[in-house]
Amino acid sequence: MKSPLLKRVLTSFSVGFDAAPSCVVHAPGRVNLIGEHTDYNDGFVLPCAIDYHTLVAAQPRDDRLVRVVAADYGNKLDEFSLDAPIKPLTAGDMGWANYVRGMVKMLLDHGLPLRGAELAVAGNVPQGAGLSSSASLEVAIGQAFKTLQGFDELSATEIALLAQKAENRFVGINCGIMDQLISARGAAGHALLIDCRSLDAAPVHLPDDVAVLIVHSRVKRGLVDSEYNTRRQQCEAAARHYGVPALRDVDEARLLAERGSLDERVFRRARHIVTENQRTLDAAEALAANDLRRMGELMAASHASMRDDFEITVPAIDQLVEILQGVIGTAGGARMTGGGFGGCVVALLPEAMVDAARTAIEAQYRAPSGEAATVYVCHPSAGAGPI
Ligand code: GAF
Repeated sequence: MKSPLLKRVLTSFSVGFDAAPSCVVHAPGRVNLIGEHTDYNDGFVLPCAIDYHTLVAAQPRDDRLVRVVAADYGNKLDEFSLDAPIKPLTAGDMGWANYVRGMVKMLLDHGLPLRGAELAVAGNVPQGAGLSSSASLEVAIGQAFKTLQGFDELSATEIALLAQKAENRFVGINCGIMDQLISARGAAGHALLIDCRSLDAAPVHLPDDVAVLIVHSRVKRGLVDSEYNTRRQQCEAAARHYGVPALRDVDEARLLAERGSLDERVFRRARHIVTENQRTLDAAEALAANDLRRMGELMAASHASMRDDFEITVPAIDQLVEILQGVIGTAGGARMTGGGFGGCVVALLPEAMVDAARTAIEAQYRAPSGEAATVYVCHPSAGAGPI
């Protein structure tokens, strides 16, 4: 990889440490094709890793210090010792450092004999867009220590689980496993059908002439943290009502038959999860069979369910989806992707339609702020590893 991003991380390393690194690793962001909010219900998701990455350049130190420079934040430096309790910094312009600190703490707590290190970080995953820039940073830090110290026994799944722990316990975001797992285990040219209970992941090949389009609405994902936690609580309440460990264990027949006096809103939250799990399994089959028409129907149903039952879309996102669906027709599909309340829409469409989609968005869409949407054409990519 000889990219501007690689150049940037190497320059940052040399500015920070006046040396060349002994290794450079990458971890990708992700886009979820279908299966939204199902991960923390032990259900199914179908994301792919994208060709936007976080890179970490690293070299070991002889002492117990970790020093990190962030290329994307004016080469700001964070420094902490492996021998003192690792604590979060109060956000400000050092918010990025908490993902690094959190991941290092989880690696240590996992019992790995970490040495001090010098690290430079640079990324091109759009931030605040819901494309998992933070998960890719956590996974890249795990991968950097694995590569630097030869922790061959540390599997990609373990890195993902530690990254999720860092996010949950250190950064304080109660996310599921999807983002970290796809960043660690993504497969080039494929989406992964992930069973979020067993963590089995089956690659699903994407048809060669199909483009993965991500459209950033430029709507800031304002409510995402508080509303995300509310949705989790509602799903947990529904699982308690049905007497199961997670909504993964309820099918559509049981959802209706045992509804009883379940609160109407909580019932709709549960209906989204139960139907979304089935749609995700069906989507993996449709994609594997190159059935883009069926995939498009499932994406449309997923979007409607997120809008009407789970209530995590916003009008600008609904509008973007409608514009894309108008261009794509039955040749593919479009839906909101990620946690919700702004962020991005994903579309699968024949490559030959990409220009028409761009033109329609440019002509018909503006965010409430007046900004135009940003369009990214992505390629399903491999998970984290050395460069
Ligand atoms: C966010 C979370 F981090 C994921 O775990 C997942 O729940 C997603 O929202 C919704 O599908 O990206």
